[in-house]
Amino acid sequence: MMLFNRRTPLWACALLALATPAWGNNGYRLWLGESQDLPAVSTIEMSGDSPTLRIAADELRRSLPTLPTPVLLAKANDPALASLRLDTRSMGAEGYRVQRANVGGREVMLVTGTSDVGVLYGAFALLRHINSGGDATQIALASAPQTKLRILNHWDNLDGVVERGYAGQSLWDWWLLPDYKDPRYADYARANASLGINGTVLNNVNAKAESLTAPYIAKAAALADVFRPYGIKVYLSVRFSAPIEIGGLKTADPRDPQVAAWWKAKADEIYRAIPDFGGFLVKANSEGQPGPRDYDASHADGANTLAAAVAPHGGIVMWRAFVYADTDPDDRAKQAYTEFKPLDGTFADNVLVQVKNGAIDFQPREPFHPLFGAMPKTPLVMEFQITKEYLGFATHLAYLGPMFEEVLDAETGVRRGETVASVVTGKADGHRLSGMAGVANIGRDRDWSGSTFNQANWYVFGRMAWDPTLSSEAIAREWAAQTFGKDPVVIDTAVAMMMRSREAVVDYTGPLGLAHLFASGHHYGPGPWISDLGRPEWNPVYYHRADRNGIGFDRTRTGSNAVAQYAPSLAKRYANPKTTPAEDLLWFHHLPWDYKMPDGKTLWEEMVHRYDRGVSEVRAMRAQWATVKSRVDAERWEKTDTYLGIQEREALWWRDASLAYWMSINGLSLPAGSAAPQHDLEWYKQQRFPFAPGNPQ
Ligand code: GCW
Repeated sequence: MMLFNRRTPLWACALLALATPAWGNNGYRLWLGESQDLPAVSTIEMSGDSPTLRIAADELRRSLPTLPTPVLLAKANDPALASLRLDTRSMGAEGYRVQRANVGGREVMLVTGTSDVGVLYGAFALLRHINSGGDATQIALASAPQTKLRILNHWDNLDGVVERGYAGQSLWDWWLLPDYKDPRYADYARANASLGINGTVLNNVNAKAESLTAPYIAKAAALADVFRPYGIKVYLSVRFSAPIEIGGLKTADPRDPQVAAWWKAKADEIYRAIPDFGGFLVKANSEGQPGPRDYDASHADGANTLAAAVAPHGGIVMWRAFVYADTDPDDRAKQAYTEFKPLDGTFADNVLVQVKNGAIDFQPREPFHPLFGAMPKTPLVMEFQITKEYLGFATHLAYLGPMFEEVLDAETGVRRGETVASVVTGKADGHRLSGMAGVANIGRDRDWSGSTFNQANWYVFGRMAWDPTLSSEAIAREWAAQTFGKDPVVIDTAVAMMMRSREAVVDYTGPLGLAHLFASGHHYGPGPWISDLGRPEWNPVYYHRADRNGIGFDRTRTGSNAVAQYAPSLAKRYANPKTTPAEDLLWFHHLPWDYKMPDGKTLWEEMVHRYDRGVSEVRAMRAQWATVKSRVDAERWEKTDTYLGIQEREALWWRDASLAYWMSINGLSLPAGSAAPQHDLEWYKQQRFPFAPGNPQ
């Protein structure tokens, strides 16, 4: 996979290094191995041996530029390190230290951890430090992960289609597994390990029962074998009704002893094939999936039955809180909280409840989900969507770091200083288990994620899962340096583009707290006018509630009172439009079109301003990218430029279609200086995209 290795003649490397900007780069190498230095000539030594240590050594040999001292990889309990009296407690089970040390009378750069995988993470941290421009003479790195489970969720179907996937077919070739193990599986594991990701749920949460049959367990086991030395555990999504569908039982009622026995036997079978199997992820009673509510049992009953099956093997269950029902007339944003909060304290201790970052569904902006802070007795996994279902698919440039950061940094208001991050890490409530999950944006495209900049979203997810207090800008910078090389102009440009990009998407798709305005099914493009779908809460008009007088969803006491699901201080802030942040205004309030914003503009003027700003931000990003043309390899530069062109066209489409629709409702005209939409509303309504990607047919 690497261009360079130790056997590459030096003259060839020098030539390639000179040729870098023009040299084709299809993005396969991700953020790894893009060092523009000559190949590694540092001495890499290992004390002890294991497949994981060997991987760590190989990684350093591949792309660590020369260091003044030899590098020594060793576990912290290695007798050779005894005299150093290392503080192993601060390293925990997976943390690392990288520091100069005198070992056996020699100065070395020591890379150590209490476990093999800790050493591997240390090796990657050293590479990250050097290859993102860190000082090679001052190396003292120490870190331990803040969350225990750092997991990708693949929404990959057994037929190879990825639900909401925009980077090609599934990586997993289920048909050829377990016999053929595509070398790409190891490259996938390697990329994840470089970030500290330690788990992967292989199949879609809209799961097929077949994934639990013997042939598919064998296939999953083959993947687990590849991933194991990289510290990555395999998990499976399960279909709650599997005991009926593949077990031949009459019921899947979790309280039925036969059902419990079936799950137990199934777990035993899986663990025979995959001794370190991680556990189950479950989407139950959500969007048509079966679940315990079908039997009048609770989500806790369901989760606990599965948890009992995996507990003897050390497994866990991640039970999703993404539920809403058409039989419940209440505000969709309230339903998960209403259903799950009363269950706090009733889940088995190997169950985590997995909660999306916001209360609706991965919109470009949502206030944090009120369940964070509301279930102190239950470990909550944060679920982010890395794939950009609602942020322009693979084509639009939207760096999600600022969005993740905004949610993680949010104060829950429950206790002083309690942030969503502190709930997720388990620190707030002293949980043994904690986790962060990201819905993967990975497929078989050569560049893995559909575009170079989408790779940054995989990257930032992994880094923030490791440490949710890291800054998204610092992460953007280290990603850009490792991805594009050390040219400061390219790094600064890429980071500047990335940091404004998500807000631009918010502006042109749904400013001021508007949400869920997407066209039906595929979610490609605008559809704020849609009002005829089967369930009320599937229609954009349900969310924006625009009429001649105003717009927005009243979630205060005069409306759904969703604000009351937040801690009192926040509930108070959100109850008043004057104290609600402008970004969330129409999420919480229905306001007249001429509502006065703090700067004196009317609400309508502010909305138009933001739509316009979104479009001009995309134009600005495109112009910025043009300035680095000669500094980035042609292949990645051109693809990015083409995609920015698509984004510019589509940002304008979003803006024009949305404004045409709002004007048809409010009868207002555009403020002076704002261009009229290119087409009339009917034209926008007529657009059809039956084969838009990622949409399960
Ligand atoms: O956002 C919605 C998606 C569905 C997805 C669902 C979920 C896997 O449109 O495709 O189903 O969320 O998170 O379960």
